[in-house]
Amino acid sequence: MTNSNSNTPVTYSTENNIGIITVDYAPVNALSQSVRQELIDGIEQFENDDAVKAIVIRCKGRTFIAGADIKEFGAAPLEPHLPDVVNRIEACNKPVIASLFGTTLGGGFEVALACHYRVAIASAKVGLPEVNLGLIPGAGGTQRLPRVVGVKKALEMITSGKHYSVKDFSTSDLFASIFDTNADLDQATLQFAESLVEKTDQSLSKVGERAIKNDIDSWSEVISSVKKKSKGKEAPNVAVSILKASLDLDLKKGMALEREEFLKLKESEQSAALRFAFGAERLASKTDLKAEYIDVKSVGITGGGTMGSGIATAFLSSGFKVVLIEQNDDALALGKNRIEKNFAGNVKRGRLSQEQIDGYLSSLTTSIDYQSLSDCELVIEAVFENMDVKKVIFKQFDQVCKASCILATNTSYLDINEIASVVSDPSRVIGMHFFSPANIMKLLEVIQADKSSDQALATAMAVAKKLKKISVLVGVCFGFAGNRMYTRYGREVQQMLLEGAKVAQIDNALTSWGMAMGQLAVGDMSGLDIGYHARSSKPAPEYDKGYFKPAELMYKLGRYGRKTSKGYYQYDENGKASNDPLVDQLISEKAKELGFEQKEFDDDEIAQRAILALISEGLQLLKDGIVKRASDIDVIWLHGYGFPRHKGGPMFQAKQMGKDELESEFEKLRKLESVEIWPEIDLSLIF
Ligand code: 3H9
Repeated sequence: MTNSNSNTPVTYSTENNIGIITVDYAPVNALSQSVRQELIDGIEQFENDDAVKAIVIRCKGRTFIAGADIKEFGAAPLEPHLPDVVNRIEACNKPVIASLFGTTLGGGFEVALACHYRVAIASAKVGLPEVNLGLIPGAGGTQRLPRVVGVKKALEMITSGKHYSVKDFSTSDLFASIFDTNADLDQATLQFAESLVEKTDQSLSKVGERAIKNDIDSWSEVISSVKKKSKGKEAPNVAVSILKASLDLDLKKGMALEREEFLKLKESEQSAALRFAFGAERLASKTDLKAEYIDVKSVGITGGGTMGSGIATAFLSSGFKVVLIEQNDDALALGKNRIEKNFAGNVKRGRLSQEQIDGYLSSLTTSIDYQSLSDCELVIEAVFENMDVKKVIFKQFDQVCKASCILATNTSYLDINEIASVVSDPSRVIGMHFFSPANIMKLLEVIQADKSSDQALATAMAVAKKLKKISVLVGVCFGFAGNRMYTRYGREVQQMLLEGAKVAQIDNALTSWGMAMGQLAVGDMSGLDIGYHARSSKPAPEYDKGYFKPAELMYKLGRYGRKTSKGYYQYDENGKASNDPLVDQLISEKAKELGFEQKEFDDDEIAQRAILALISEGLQLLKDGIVKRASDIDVIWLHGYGFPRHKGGPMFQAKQMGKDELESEFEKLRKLESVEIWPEIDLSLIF
């Protein structure tokens, strides 16, 4: 038996007395309307075919079904709805077997849970990641999973959204069989199906008919722990309340409740923001670069400080060979030590074994001789922010690196065109701006200088993918995209301090809004001396009389932040921060001296003004062509600056506000401050 149209994403075939439903819908076999319909059709046709004794659902490509089709979420739901599909599968009167490989996620896992048996290859992963999209499982996941693995494990999976190895479930009956990684999954699944047919006892194991395994001791503890971990996200909390309520409900009523809440969440702002973020991250890597990338195997890194050693750790743990260059043996030893420490943290957390780390470290060469870079396909300069020093290093690169080697700088602010001017072929010079700690932070700004070649840029983007980083292509300006916006954001915070807002009030307002940290606490952490020196390479704007004056005050008092135990806050010997009333007093005196009127702020106003400053600078970046897409700005802020993912990013926020409201808020701020600080800008750039 086959389907009438061979172009459909689902095909049917038989082997001996087994009916096979094959989903082949690239890239991840998502459950589009046609896949849903054809799954039902396949089940019904095989059910009516007397020759078929058991049915296998399997997939082609890289994975078993990875979920509902996210692209369909923007529109009204189309029939058949997924809950009806899974219920139809479970109701089938012949055994249905799901054959899992890759990442079986969300709706895909719900399909598998509705099948009477699940078999999997040992490398397969499963998960219910709906919370990452601001949703809960909407096709029985909250109902069937706790009937198999218990409420505790189900809640952990649903509220974390994490992927789990199928091997984690070897002691439960979630999987009827887990095949060796090298096995032929299709063959092994068919053999499993045939063994079922041969059995005399043909009773079907329907998860939906089981009772929920309630293994929760204290719901109040669960509720408060999930609330704490979800940091303002609604969906994990909704999941908890559904599971709790479902204890007294049968499958039908439980699924009705789940569906109702799923549909509500689908319409929420948080889900819109999280779905937007998912798409924006994938879009960021798409560029119109017209060149093939170079296959980089060996990377040179100059500078073994915090940044350089973090970058080296990232490359080593992704299988690259690394040559670390320092000025002398002592500095080299320190650099190597930092790399080892970075790895040691992973052993402690059980993420890597010592054996794996030894393997990575065996790919590290250290040297004080630039000649050791001669075989590298990519070299990255990661020394401190000084143009002259960077130029000397690039001249050395020019002499020793092979002609095809890409020369990158990790500068955060400096002009890459000027750096490129000292080498004979500036087309191979680019920026690769990592974020600290570089072995952990996912963001990489790939910076296109005036003469950077497409090949050099495409190579950096490809390298980022291998490093499992999210790369965004941006142009050259002071601070590039992220730090230029961060400077504008910081400037607005400084202005509000001068207008009367207090240090702790500002940080609390920003973290309550959702930012991972307060802007002033971040300054203390990264060092107020660093910010001061970075700004001093550029004159303060004349029209901005308060430009970073509180920060300058802290610097001049030697209050550099955590490293001096004093900054905007004071720190005890354990690093615990507390408010220092002296700081608010000094800032207020400075403000009066500069002629700032003092006023009371409320938290909403603080957060709103800081976010509007980000939006204003983001618009300038788009206008100047430093960034091509507004969504790229959001990706930078989500992954480099602790912007709350469930708020999408600053430019997403701008769109949520709408053109008229945005224009009217900007106009108010122009009146309050000045048109230079809040420039008139064409909002059609994003609307
Ligand atoms: C759900 O299931 C709700 C149900 O409970 C209830 C419903 C009623 N749909 O990430 P990649 C695309 S909610 C459509 O680069 P990887 C993606 O956009 C869903 N498209 O690959 C990209 O397209 P492009 C629950 C999807 O190998 C391409 O596939 N499921 C979907 O690094 C490759 O993606 C999830 O949340 C989708 N569901 O990672 C799973 N998923 O090439 C979300 C991916 O045009 N997906 N695409 O840029 C993932 O976590 C990863 O994509 C996955 C593969 C691990 C599957």
